[in-house]
Parts: sequence; structure tokens; C-alpha cells
Amino acid sequence: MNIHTTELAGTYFTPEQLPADRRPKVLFFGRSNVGKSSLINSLLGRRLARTSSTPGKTLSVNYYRVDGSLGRLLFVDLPGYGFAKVSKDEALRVRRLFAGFLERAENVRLALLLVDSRHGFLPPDLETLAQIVEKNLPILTILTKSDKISFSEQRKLIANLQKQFGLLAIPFSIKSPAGKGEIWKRIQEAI
Ligand SMILES: Nc1nc2c(ncn2[C@@H]2O[C@H](COP(=O)(O)OP(=O)(O)OP(=O)(O)O)[C@@H](O)[C@H]2O)c(=O)[nH]1
Ligand SMILES: [Mg+2]
Repeated sequence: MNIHTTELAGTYFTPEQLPADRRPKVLFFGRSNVGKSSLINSLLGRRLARTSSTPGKTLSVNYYRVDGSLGRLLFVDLPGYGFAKVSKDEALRVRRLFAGFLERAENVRLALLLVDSRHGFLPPDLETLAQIVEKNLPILTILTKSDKISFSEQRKLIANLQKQFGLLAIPFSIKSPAGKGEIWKRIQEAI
């Protein structure tokens, strides 16, 4: 993919704010702090999405416009889940936003489910997986922070996810360009 221009196209806090939008979409799901914003920045080659070592940084739905050789796409950074240190009201708002987005989203071409290489699938990931499957969205698992585990641990995790859930998983680290080409290839195929 040759990227011509990218920009933060919108930040939404409630389902009512979400605009109707027919552009092909790639969604980024995952627990707080798993590396969603970092992956978006890495794929786009720009520090567009805010990243932080404090979990729960992105509690909005963020649309990134990506114009390039694949046409006009949207990358959608979804609020991180599984983070306990927000108020009950805030947690409820985020759940509504998440569900509202899934209900309304049009023309979703690929759901990337990011999972921390060190932890594998945790209960909230399974809950999200069920929501994605229920919506019949094509899914690709990304094992983030792969620099934190050994190559043999990576292979074991990949084999397990394939066996248990029939999921294809690609290891990724912001410290290496290795997984990036493969992720772009899958995005291209999905678009
Ligand atoms: N070692 C290592 N650290 C990473 C990697 N990817 C992300 N991080 C770090 O993990 C932290 C969280 O990354 P973010 O990209 O902000 O995570 P997020 O999923 O967007 O988090 P929320 O917005 O809170 O949901 C940051 O300190 C990143 O620098 C990686 O591949 N390797
Ligand atoms: Mg984020």
C-alpha cells in the first residue's frame, strides 16, 4: 500500500455522534494498553494515534482517514477494554459506544483483534471475539509486543490459536518491521 495522505478524521464519545460512513473500514480491537494505537502508527508510518503507557488512553472511537493505492479507507481505533480503573459511569459509556459502533458500522472489511503475546486470550478478548463472530466480520489476530516473548513461544501461541479457534495470528512488534508487510498484505486482500 502506498499511502498518500492520512489524518485523524473524527473522535466520537457516544454512539449518537458516530457518522454514517460507507468507506471500507479496518477495525482495531483489543484490551487497553495492548498496542492498538502503536500498530496504527506503525502501519501508517506516522505518529497519528496517541499512545501511552497508561492503560485506557483511547476511550473514544477514533477514525483515521487513509488515502492511498488501495483507495480511500478508514482505520478505526476502538476503545480499549478490560481496564478496571475507570468510573462505573465511564465504563458504561464505553460499553454503549462499543456496542453502538458494532451495530451501525457499515462496510467493515477486516477486524484486527490485538492480543498481548505474553498473555494470550483473556476472558474480555473472548467476549470481543464472540461479538466479532456474531457480526460475521472477517478477523485477523495480531500478537502484539512479540519482542517480549521467544520465537518458540510465539510459534506455540500461533499453533494454539489455530487449533482452539481456527484463527490466523500474526506476531507483531513496534521494534521490528517484520510483521508489518504481512499485516498490510492481509488488509489489501480484505479490501
Ligand atoms: N515492547 C513493546 N511495547 C509496545 C509495543 N507496542 C506498544 N507498546 C507499548 O505499550 C504501551 C501501550 O501502547 P498503545 O499503543 O498506547 O496501546 P493501546 O492499545 O492503544 O492502549 P489504549 O488506548 O489504552 O487502549 C505503550 O507504552 C507502547 O509504547 C511493542 O510491540 N513492544
Ligand atoms: Mg490507544
